[in-house]
Amino acid sequence: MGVVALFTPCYTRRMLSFHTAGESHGQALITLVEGIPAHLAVDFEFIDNELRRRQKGNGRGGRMKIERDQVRFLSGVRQGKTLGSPIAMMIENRDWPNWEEIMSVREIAGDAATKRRVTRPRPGHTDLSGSLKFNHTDARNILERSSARETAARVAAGGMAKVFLRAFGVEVLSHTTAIGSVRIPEDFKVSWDQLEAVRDDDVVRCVLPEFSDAMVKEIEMAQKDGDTLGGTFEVIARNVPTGLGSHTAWDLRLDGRLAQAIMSVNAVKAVEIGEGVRVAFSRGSLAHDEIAYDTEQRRFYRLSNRAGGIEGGISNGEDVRVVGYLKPIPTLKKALRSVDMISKEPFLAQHERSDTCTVPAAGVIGEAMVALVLANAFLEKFGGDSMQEVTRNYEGYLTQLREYPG
Ligand code: EPS
Repeated sequence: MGVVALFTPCYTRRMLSFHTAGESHGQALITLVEGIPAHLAVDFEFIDNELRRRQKGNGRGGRMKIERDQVRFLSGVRQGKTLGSPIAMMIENRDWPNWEEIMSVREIAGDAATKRRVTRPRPGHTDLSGSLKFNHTDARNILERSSARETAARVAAGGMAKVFLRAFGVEVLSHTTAIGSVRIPEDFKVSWDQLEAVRDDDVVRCVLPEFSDAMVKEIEMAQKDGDTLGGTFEVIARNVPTGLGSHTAWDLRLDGRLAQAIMSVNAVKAVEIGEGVRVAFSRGSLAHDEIAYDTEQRRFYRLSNRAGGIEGGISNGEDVRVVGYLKPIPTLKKALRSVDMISKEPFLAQHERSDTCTVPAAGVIGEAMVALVLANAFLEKFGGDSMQEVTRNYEGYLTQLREYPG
C-alpha cells in the first residue's frame, strides 16, 4: 500500500476531469465531465456555438459539410442547472449512415470488415505506429480514434469549463497567428476587442485583415498543389486570478499543465507560454516583466507580459497566453513514400478526403483545452460542491489579496 501512495499519479489531484469516447465514423462522440459544482446554469446555446466555431474556417474538407455538431445532454443537468453529478454529453455523427456496416459494433457477414481497409500508412500520421503498437492489420482501427473528429467532444467539455469560468469573469479566446509562411508581426499585441471580433466570422480567425487575406491565398495555393499547411494560434485567458497552479510540485505547475493540454491537440508539435521562444534568445533584462502596484485597485501588476501570465508555475494575474504550433496535416494529395504494412512493398501514399489546413479550428480546440486546465486549477484552489461554496471561497481569497499582508 505504501508503494501506491509513493507513486500517487497526478490525475488523483484532478478536481475536474473529462473523458471522451467515439470513432470518427462511428455513431457518436461521447464526453463525460466530472467535477463541475452543482447549481451552475448551463448555457446550451453557447456550448453549441462553440462546436460550430470549431467546424468553420477556410481549409476544412468535405466532412464539415456533412456534420452539424450539436450537444445532446444525457445526464448531470436538471432544469437547466448542474447537479454536481457526472455530465454526459453526446454529439451524433451525421456521416454514420455511410459507415454503418464498415464501423458496425457487431460482427456482420460479408466483406464489411475489409471494405475501406487501410494498410498503406501515411507518413506523419498514427497509422503505422498505432497499428504496430495495437497489433492491428487494418490501420482504420487506429485512425478512426486518432482522427481530429474527437476534438468536437473536447470542445463540448471545454464549453462546460468556459461556462463555469465565466461565472467568475474568466474568459478564453484565441486567434490565428500564422498559416504556412504567412505570419502576423512577432511584436503584435492583440486586444480583447479584436479577439471578440474574430470569434466567429473570419474565415481564418486572424485579427489583421491584410494577413487574413494572405492566409486564405496560402491555403488556396496549397489546395491547388495537393498539399497541406500548418501554422500557429494563440489562446488568451483574461481575468485569471493570481494563484492558480503551484511551484510546490512538478505536476502542479500551471504552465506544464497547459503545455500538455495544448500539445495533446492533433497536429500540435510545439507549445509556447507567452514569449517563451523569443526570450530564450534574449538577455534577462529584456526577458522579464517588471512589477508595479495599483494603489486604487490594490493589486500588483506587470509592466509587460512576456511570461504569458505565469511565473514559477503560478498565474500572476496577467492574461494567460499560450501558443500552439501545428505541423501541416499528414493526409496529402501530393504522394509521399511509404511501405504497405502487409506486403512490405513500397508505394506512393493514396489520397482520401481530408482537410488542407486546420489551424483556425485548432485555435478553438486550444481554447477548450486551456479552459479545462484553468477550471481544474480554479477548483483545486477554490473547490466546493456547489457554486455558492466555490463563490464564497473565491471571494474570501480576493479579499485576502486586496488586504495583503492582512
Ligand atoms: C480527419 C479527416 C477528415 C476531417 C476530420 C479529421 O474526416 P473524414 O476522414 O471523415 O473526411 O474532416 O475532422 C473531423 C471530422 C472533425 O470533426 O474535425 C482526420 O483524419 O484526422
